Amino acid sequence: MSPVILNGDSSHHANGTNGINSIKEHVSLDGFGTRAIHVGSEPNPETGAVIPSISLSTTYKQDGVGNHKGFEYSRSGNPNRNALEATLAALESGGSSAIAFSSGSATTATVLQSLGPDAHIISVNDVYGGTFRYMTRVAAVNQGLETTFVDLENADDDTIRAAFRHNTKLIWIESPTNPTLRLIDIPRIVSLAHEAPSHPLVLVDNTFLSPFYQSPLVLGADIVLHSLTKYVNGHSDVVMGALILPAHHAALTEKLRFLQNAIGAVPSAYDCWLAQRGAKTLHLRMKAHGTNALAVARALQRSPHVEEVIYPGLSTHPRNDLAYRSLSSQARTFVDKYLKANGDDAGGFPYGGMISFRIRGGAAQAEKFLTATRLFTLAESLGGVESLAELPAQMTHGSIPPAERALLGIGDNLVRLSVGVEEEEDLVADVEQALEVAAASA
Ligand code: P1T
Repeated sequence: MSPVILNGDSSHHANGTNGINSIKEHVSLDGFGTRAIHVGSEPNPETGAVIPSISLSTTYKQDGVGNHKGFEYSRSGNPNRNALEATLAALESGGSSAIAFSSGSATTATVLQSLGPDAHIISVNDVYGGTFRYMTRVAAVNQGLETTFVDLENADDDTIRAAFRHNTKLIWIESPTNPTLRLIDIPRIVSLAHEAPSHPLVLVDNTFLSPFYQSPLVLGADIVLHSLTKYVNGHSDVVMGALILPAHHAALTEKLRFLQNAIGAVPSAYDCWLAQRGAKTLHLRMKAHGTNALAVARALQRSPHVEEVIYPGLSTHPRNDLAYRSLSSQARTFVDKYLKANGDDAGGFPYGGMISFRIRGGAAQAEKFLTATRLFTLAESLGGVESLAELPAQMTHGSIPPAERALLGIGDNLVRLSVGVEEEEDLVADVEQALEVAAASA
């Protein structure tokens, strides 16, 4: 196992346990934001540097063959990656180890490769387009993986049970889903998985809510996946992914760590350093994304130019109760305070920064809206401090065949917003003026 070494200092060697002890201590004593700032970022005992240095060396001196300070070659482990992995394991509640990859997609590929040949998986039907593409056009062709896509939000228990096969090894959940923000009841799917004779693992892609709003491992999931490219890094300048696993999955963790090294889709030390820096403000950003998104969602709801607004935090959203039930403990504390301060006037509660809406009209109005915004930049991706907007049917979900897109409700008038952390009133004004421009073009 690669040791957890913080700041490249061997006195923090995991197996020597100084580093691990400090992580355990932080997890038991400190709240989310404190852990984000301190775990993996202890001052360097040699130099006193408060911020970890970036360790660019690809290789490490050995004092005798096999006698080293915990690092041999930086694909197998390097101080910055280990430090970031320690931070992530401390942020995803219920997690004990994290494994970082060079993108969210490389993370997905590694998990699916770990299932071996001729496996079957069940996936929520509305997944990120790239995940769908890997399942259906890469893993299906290269390793005989079969995927049954199921509406895990609405299907009854018997329909889900009927999808299980003798070789079902994994259930793939995104919640909320990308881009229609369907909400999956994670404990329900976990209990169905436990009943199944093939004992499938449950993986939750927690990218959309980040470790701040939802803790799938606490809800019984076996593996959490993040595209760190999004909220965790938060500044749209790093492409990276990670898995987080609980302590009881030590053997699975070892297997995935073996593949991390063997496949070699690893992030650079510099990117790890940036992502760790980004993660230090995750709690602050997620609260601001949430309150801004709620304000924008309410503005969209008020507009005569909008057919439907999808934001699970809105009290009118059909799964608003499930959204509340699925909040992590730190998000519950934040949301309860928010509701107490704002009462019934709140119209809902902050629930991440993603909104999808159907603009009245069709593709022409959607495209007009997307080029009329002043602050929302027309671009793929999400989760950065700056607001983005896109057209899933032609952009992020273009790799899903049109018939399936239609079934999922990913039409030409569906617009997806990643609400950033700019001033709330500026974002609301921008969306309102762009809706007027789009409507005037009809
Ligand atoms: O882009 P990458 O870091 O490889 O992550 C892939 C990925 C995985 N899971 C989810 C839920 C995602 O949204 C993504 C990437 N999504 C976008 C680029 C997007 O704009 O939706």
